[in-house]
Amino acid sequence: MRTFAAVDLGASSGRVMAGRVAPGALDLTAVQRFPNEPVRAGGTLHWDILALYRGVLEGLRAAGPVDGIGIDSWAVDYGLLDASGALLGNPVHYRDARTERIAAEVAAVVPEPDLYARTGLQKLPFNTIYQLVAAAGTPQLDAARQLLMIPDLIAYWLTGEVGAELTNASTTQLLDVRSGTWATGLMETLGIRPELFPQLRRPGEVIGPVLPDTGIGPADVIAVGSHDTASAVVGVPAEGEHFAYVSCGTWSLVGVELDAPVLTEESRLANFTNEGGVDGTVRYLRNVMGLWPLQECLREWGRPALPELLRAAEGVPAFAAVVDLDDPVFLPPGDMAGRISRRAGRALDRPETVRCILDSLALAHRRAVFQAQRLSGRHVDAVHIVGGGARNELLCRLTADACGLPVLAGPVEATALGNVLVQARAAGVIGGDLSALRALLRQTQQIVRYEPRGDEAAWRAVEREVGV
Ligand code: ADP
Ligand code: LRH
Repeated sequence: MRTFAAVDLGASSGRVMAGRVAPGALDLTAVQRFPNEPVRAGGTLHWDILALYRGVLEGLRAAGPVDGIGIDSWAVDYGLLDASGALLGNPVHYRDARTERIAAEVAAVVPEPDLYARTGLQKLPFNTIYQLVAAAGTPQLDAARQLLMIPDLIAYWLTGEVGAELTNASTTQLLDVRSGTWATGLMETLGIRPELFPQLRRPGEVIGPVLPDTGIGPADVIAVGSHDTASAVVGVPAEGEHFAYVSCGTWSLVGVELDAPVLTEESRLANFTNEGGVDGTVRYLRNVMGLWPLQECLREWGRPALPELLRAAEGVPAFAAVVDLDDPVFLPPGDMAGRISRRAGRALDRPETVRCILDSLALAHRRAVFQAQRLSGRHVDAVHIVGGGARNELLCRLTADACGLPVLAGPVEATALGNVLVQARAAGVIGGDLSALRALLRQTQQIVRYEPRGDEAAWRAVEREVGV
């Protein structure tokens, strides 16, 4: 067996996992987990990037000798380097308020249909393009010589090599969806300097050996699907192509895997995105608010145990309160339970709040799975849930009921597995296309099946009532 370390930085926690791989064999163990706690300073919400990097270093040292290291993280955010290669300030968190009114400003210069035709990306207020327009004219951006996405920044610190991995670059809204190259004309129109962006690299390319002063190695850092969702989609243990996925953690990323982008006006209006996947695939999906509202409620409530709360939520009658979780009102941190009660129209207690989030999330999954099929023409006969949400049995059952389709839940660590598999293939330990990698997952990982028992008429009625 050969061992590959997967560094997976999620919005709620980071981890270093060790994946052991041989033809027909794959297992994964957690080496180190560390919290990811954003910090508000000087009125701006930041990522605590050095605390994350410390967790990465400690995890990689604890992992011992490995045959490769792959890094993935959440999308859209970046660090800026000055002319000496030093980081200029802490990366800003995508939930910071600085981008609130920027999308409208950009639309006045580049009409939204043109932006969609060029980049294929859904309009999320925090896309890198909007963050950079929000930062225009700041001394920090003016001093910057290089922009590195979060996983590329970690890879730079580990190896000294700069580059921009393609799947994560595709989330900036500054990449041309057809050519897969930087959209330099678009950048120039918006006053964004193209020279900030390093050369693109593809999953499977060797980035370089880790520097001796890291105390790690010797080992190569290998580019993987460095957007966590790209690695998660590799880690979906699906057979064939007729499946939808829900990569369910802080966000639910709901969609299908395609060979070519869908750039229709209907797709744009439904806010579906065409993100770059591993092996040139297109991740045609929609961002659904995910477990973020639940995470925020737990934080506000002093972190009570989740399993007990979920049991209590199970006892609350279905659809007692349902809200439209796509409402941007739920995006920023703080007072989440209050915001949910206000949208529900009455004060909810804790179990009712949790039930409201899960019913509403299942409804949002239903809408996105139905829309993905309609807009792409890809029929699906099962929904795979991967990520931390696969541990939430109530959510898996509700999603099966809402979609009227079987739900296959797991692996929880699909992202780290996708990361490891792409490294192992690059190192020649295993071969084959994505379907071969997924066959290995089906052979080796635990997957739980939930059959739909839902009442379609009831889900349709609640859908009409919420107006989603
Ligand atoms: P991210 O990568 O965005 O940080 P994860 O994929 O790690 O997210 O998923 C985190 C989520 O998983 C938590 O917000 C929580 O709702 C869910 N989760 C974790 N453990 C459990 C559990 N034992 N039961 C139910 N849900 C869980
Ligand atoms: C999930 C994720 C998602 C992005 C969001 C910013 O972790 O990468 O795919 O839209 O974070």
